[in-house]
Amino acid sequence: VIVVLIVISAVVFGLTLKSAFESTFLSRCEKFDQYDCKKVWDAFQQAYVNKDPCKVPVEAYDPLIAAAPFKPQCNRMMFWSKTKDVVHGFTEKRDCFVTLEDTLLGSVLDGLTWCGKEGSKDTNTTGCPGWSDCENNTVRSFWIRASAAFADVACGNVTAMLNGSINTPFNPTSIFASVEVPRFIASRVKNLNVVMVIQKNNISNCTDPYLKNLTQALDKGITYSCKDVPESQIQECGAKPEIACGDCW
Ligand code: N1C
Repeated sequence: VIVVLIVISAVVFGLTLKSAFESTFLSRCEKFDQYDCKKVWDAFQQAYVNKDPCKVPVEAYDPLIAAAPFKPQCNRMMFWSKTKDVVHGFTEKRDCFVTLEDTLLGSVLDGLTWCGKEGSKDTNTTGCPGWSDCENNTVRSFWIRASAAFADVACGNVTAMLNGSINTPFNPTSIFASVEVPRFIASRVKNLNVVMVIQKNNISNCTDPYLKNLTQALDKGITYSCKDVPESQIQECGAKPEIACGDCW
């Protein structure tokens, strides 16, 4: 009897056992109210399960975006390129801006790697193609789709943090330049405020000729401003809640 019970419970346990990936997904998701996380998980999985991980087009994530749509948060939306750590170091401490990683989908999948395999219903977390290994890879297509949806709802005054320590703070191959900026439309977005993050040995700033490509790519009617801000100033504002969001830089 005991053996039978052990076998039965092992089978039941095995059937309900979630992978570590699914557990992470669901526990991160459950921090957000108003969403049916099981539904979001199913919509997510259908994008890549049983597919060649290099053949997942951006549109494969359309049902996922529909299951967890982005809400516009006018005047508070923050975009970034090559400044992830500074941006999130700041947004973690202060409630001034909303980044994609503060939304359900962005926070659930931030830092994760996943892909499927033809003929399998599993989600793998190892052996998946890297960011540039093939164009339509599982992870990259997700970030392109999610970034597009996030940029589609941008409104009011939009902020972007760019990196003054690299040669091309506005790189045409980045998601920011290729996916997000082209989606800012003048009927929704009033102004794009670039915060150029300046470190000790910066090589770029707001006068960088590359930024001409940014102003030219902006929909006519959206105004543009740029401010060089030392990284230490951003960190200080993160550490001092008594400084008003509008006075950080
Ligand atoms: O290519 P990027 O920068 O310009 O993309 C950043 C841009 C941000 O404004 C976000 O809204 O695109 C969005 N985004 C993310 O939110 C995000 N979180 C994590 C894009 N990519 C994101 N990642 C991972 O960072 C992604 O897996 C890839 O490896 C990087 C791209 O960031 P980047 O090159 O610094």
